[in-house]
Amino acid sequence: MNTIGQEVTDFVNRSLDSHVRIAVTGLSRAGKTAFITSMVNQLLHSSTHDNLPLLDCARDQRLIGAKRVPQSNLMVPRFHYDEALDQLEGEPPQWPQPTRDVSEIRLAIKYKPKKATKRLLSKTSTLYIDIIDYPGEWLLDLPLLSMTFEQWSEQQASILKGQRLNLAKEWQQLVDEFDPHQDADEKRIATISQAFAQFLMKCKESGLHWVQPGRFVLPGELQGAPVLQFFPIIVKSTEDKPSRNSGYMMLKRRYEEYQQKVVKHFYKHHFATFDRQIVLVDCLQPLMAGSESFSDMRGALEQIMKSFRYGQNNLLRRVFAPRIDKIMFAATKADHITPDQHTNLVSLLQQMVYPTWQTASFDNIEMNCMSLASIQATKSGFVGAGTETSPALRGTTLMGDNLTLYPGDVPKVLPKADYWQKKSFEFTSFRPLEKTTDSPCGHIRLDKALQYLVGDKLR
Ligand SMILES: Nc1nc2c(ncn2[C@@H]2O[C@H](COP(=O)(O)OP(=O)(O)O)[C@@H](O)[C@H]2O)c(=O)[nH]1
Ligand SMILES: [Mg+2]
Repeated sequence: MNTIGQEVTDFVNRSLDSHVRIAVTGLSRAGKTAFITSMVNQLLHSSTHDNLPLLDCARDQRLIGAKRVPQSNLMVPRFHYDEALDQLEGEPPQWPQPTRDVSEIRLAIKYKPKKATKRLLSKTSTLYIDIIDYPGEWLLDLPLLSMTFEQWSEQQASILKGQRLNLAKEWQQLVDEFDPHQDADEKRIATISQAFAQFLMKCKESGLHWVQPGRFVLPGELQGAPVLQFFPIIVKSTEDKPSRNSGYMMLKRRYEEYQQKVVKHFYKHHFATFDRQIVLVDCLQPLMAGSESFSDMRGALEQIMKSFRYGQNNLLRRVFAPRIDKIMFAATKADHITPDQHTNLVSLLQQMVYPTWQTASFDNIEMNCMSLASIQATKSGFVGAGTETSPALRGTTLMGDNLTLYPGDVPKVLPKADYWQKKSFEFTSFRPLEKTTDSPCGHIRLDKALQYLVGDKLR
């Protein structure tokens, strides 16, 4: 082809290229790192393996291949794909190390377009996918934007009940000894803030997910910064108004700084750029941890959903112009339960998501629920013989023991009191299944998630 002909072809190809930003979120340990690692791994193997049958483009044999390309946003850390893969391919295979901040990775997917209009212009097109990993905890901060420091402090006091109250003892004692009217003492405030952050951390460790401010438990690059050094405190209306230089005013100013520089900044500079969103939910861990943990996770999930509710006149709409048009809620780690329980897991997730979704205006965002396993750690099968067989899972525990078991039934509806008394469900942590360098990791329905998230962009 002559140079001009080549230039025209290049121009046409470039104008056919498209781009989508997919955000992956979920509370910590929901399975974000595992999901992104597997998603990248599956796509990189798509040209040589038949690993994504539920992705239309792959099933129709229009997917030519995928490769990694440098990410577009240079201000965001790279997602540690190679490191995660090294761990999965280790001997023995291990789960990738947790990461605690926002990160991203970019793939270019080359495919043969199905649409006649695109096909006429070029035989192949490229879809660039940015995959962004960010902690779901950050979405729990949205309500802070509409609360003053006083209102937030009141609200924090009102949720100190049950397990939370027990965990708050140490921090509360320090607050009791703190005089908000006295001149601000930065060191003292730092100490009490640290105790507050530790209390939030302990909440998370004992399975309570609804913690505010979200950055206190996942500070990322803000670790140790004064903007993360404040705590709720109430000054009674009968007391004098705290003076400008008081500790109280320092806490209030820092809270306001947090609202602007941390919360708003995230929505404006990250959230506003996402086209598609997948929210990963680990329903199994709170099922095992008990009633309080389960209802707390439901609360956190409801809170997370508020970030996608940006109808007219909404607070969010004033902060940024929303773009997300599709959202997927996925119950992760489905390989922890036998396949006959997968529909129950989806139904349980739907019961947590639908009521909130239906009562609110979500501005025509398409939504769906499913269950998946990003990286398989078990194989499912049956035990027994003849007509007396029952479903079972087989895997290798983290300690290296081979185990065959039936973890229990997943309730189809939100569990009632007797469920918690019976302790019907018990799951064991397994190592990821062994994989070789040249094959993709085993997954369950990750291709279905991909079809939902990008299928329409690959037509
Ligand atoms: N069996 C199984 N376990 C998983 C899967 N995905 C995640 N996990 C487990 O959940 C842990 C947390 O996952 P990770 O992806 O690090 O969560 P993140 O904090 O959301 O990034 C992992 O270390 C695994 O033990 C999965 O698909 N199957
Ligand atoms: Mg992670």
